[in-house]
Amino acid sequence: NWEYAPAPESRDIANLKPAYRMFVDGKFVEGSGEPLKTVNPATEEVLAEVSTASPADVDTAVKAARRAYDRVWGRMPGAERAKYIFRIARLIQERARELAVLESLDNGKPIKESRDVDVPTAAAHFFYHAGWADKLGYAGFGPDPRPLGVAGQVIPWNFPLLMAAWKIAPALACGNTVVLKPAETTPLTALVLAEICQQAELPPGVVNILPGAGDVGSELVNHTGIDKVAFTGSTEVGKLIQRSLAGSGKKITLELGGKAANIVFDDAPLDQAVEGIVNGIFFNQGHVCCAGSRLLVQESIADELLDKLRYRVSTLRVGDSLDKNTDVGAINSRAQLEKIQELAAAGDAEGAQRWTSPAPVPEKGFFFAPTVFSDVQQSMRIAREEIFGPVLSVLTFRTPDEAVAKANNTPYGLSAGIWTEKGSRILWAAQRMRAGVVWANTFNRFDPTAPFGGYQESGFGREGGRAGLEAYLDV
Ligand code: TXE
Repeated sequence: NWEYAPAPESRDIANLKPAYRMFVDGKFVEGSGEPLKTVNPATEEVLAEVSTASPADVDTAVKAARRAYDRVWGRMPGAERAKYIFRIARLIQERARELAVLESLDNGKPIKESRDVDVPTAAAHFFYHAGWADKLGYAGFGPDPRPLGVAGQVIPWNFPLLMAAWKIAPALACGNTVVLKPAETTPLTALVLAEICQQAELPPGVVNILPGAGDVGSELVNHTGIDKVAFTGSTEVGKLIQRSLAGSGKKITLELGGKAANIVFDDAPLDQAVEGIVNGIFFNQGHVCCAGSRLLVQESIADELLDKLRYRVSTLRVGDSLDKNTDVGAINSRAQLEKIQELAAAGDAEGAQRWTSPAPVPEKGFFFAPTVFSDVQQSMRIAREEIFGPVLSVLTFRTPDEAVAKANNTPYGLSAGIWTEKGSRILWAAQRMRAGVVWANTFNRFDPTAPFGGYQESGFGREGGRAGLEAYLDV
């Protein structure tokens, strides 16, 4: 039943409303901030008006979360909390089609990705963490691990529902309550998740969702009623938050940018590697913190690999996010499109060779054709800065040592990929790479059982797995 749906019908499937309100203390209420308009980046049409929070609203939400923590959620036995979290997981599954269409409308990502990755992985995070809620005492954290209190969480626009799930599920499993701010360009699915919390009869105040821009995020993380801050977003804002919270005693986790190396050795299965490279950088238009944005290819196979890669990239279909045949959707916002254009122009200016996919790109909407830069040097901006778009920078290397040195030549450290038939080389390189995850002969695999997070300027703390629980517990 996943036929391409024309716009009016898709609005029905997504249950799109003309206006959305914020969610505080179990109720949808009008915020007293300036309302924002969220647009479909594939068409530039306004989808809905969304009310936003003022500083007073942030205070009200934090107090509601505190009451819910003190009176109900922080005292509830884990087995009881689990029932609510399981219910949320099942409701996400029940409303999967609505959530997937809404996510693609608001974010611009291809429907096949929101259908097959974002929504099921969001449900999986709630299922996984529900299972932990009654087992925290046996998880090696000591006999009596305690929740921290109220978590203030700020998330970005690249995986709006999935990032909300990554943040909310572990917080609830550990007995914390939550005030979450979605990104200003993608507030809708987080507000449907709020409806799901209501449907699951989650006690009022346990989850609060406050749409708004960075000022609301800043107000939230700096509020003295918050015990724990979890942020996913730009390295720039992550640094700001870390500075402003110095000495506050709040526990912080930051998941920031990346510039991942995807290394292809001369013995790699090339066709498989090409699929992994394409998935690594063009999945979700490259709006992925762990995107494989630097391809490091062994010199002896570089020409052959690049030929195969360009051919494969030229077959990617760019276009309407709701067309189930679309491989690369819309860039999330005009501002992000301009950032990508600016960095690509810097690549030209610094002497890299630009190749653009000949596939047609819609004229209306925010689109950027899949692009591959070759002859890239480490000093170039396109080799150093996070582009966060469908742009791949290709560098070459001769020896395994050189590959690892180039991979590590970045202030980031979120992820990396290795393509080789040699198991010993995988282990050798993985041990030497400063990256939170190293994928071997695959890329962009996400699973709630595996901890995810960075080194260096990619941030600190882990989300997922047993390690992810530590961020929400006092042990
Ligand atoms: O990020 P911001 P932007 C990178 C990526 C992208 C660049 C800029 O390179 O091109 O950042 O994106 C909220 N206090 N990533 O400008 O501003 C904001 O409202 C508290 C990588 O969108 O960091 C939103 O909810 N919160 C990244 C969230 O922070 C603040 C994902 C992220 O927005 C705030 C996104 C403040 N002072 C961008 N200012 C990843 N790690 O995946 C803004 N926000």
